[in-house]
Amino acid sequence: VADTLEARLGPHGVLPNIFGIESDELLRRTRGVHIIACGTSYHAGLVAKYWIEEFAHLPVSVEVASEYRYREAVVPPDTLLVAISQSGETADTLAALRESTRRGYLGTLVICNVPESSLVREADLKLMTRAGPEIGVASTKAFTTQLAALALFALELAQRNGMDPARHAELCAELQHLPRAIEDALKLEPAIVELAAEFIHRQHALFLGRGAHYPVALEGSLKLKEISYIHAEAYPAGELKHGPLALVDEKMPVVAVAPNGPLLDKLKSNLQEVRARGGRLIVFADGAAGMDDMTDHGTTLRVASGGNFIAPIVFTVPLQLLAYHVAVLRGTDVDQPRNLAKSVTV
Ligand code: F1P
Repeated sequence: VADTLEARLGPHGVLPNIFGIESDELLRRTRGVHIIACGTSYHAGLVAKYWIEEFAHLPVSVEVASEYRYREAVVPPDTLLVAISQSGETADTLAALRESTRRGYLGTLVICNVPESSLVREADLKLMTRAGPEIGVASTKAFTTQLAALALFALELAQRNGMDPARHAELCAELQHLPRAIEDALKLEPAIVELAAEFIHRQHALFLGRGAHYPVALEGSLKLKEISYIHAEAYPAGELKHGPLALVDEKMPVVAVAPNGPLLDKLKSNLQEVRARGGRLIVFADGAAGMDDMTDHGTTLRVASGGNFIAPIVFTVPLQLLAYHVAVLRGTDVDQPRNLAKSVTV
């Protein structure tokens, strides 16, 4: 993450032209963003929607490339197509990018980890993540670096669309603190190892989040299914009462992503519903979130988020660690999960 941010974030904000001189005209004309990606990269796109809409006030839609490539989408004028991919070779994402000219996009931007990949060669603008080689099939550092790159992109668009310079500087400072916040989150590992023991004989788990933390919950549940083969689902916590609450009993672990923020009280009342039904709550909360009363038959782990903006990236780390340690305890192959390929090129 530090490498991905480095050289693009100065003491006074996102440096001009992080995409190169040729990007200026494209980004100046951008009035909307459409994001396409698959799997983990799709979850990164969902987080970016919250950031871009809040900071730059541009409309953002996010779609899995495997669906998007087969439908006739209506593209509003001056929309930028953003493709996110660790490998840069995912067949559906590449096919969707290749359709972009026919569909009338303003241009294309790819966020990718492999400079020589097809997506990077074919996109107009490129923002490279610097995650290094991803050895395991399940994306982990690719995800956090994609989010770091998307955070830079959101700040760049915000700057161009009238964000107050003082607010912009505040957000840049928060982003600069991110590598340290991640190091702190990694220190939770011993506590997460203990927590993981509870999952060894579980068949199912629910993940809950609100706002930009709903996609983080999605990613946490995907990691758990991919590498430990436990059936896991993620929901925006407000949707609990529209169906998934029927699944909750004392055998169902419910993992909640609960940083401070405007939606925390709403989330707390959603978690009360789980508690009332005997569900086992595992809450990742900010220091001062006042979640202790919630976990009389569960666990609260404190994560120092470093601020609302970077919190989705920081809160991802304990969820990745949880999936990893559950998989290790269950004896599955963490790097080569069954039935999955690193790069889906067909
Ligand atoms: C997309 C993806 C990964 C996942 C797995 C299969 O790849 O769904 O997120 O971990 O490796 O492919 P990419 O387009 O980000 O390379």
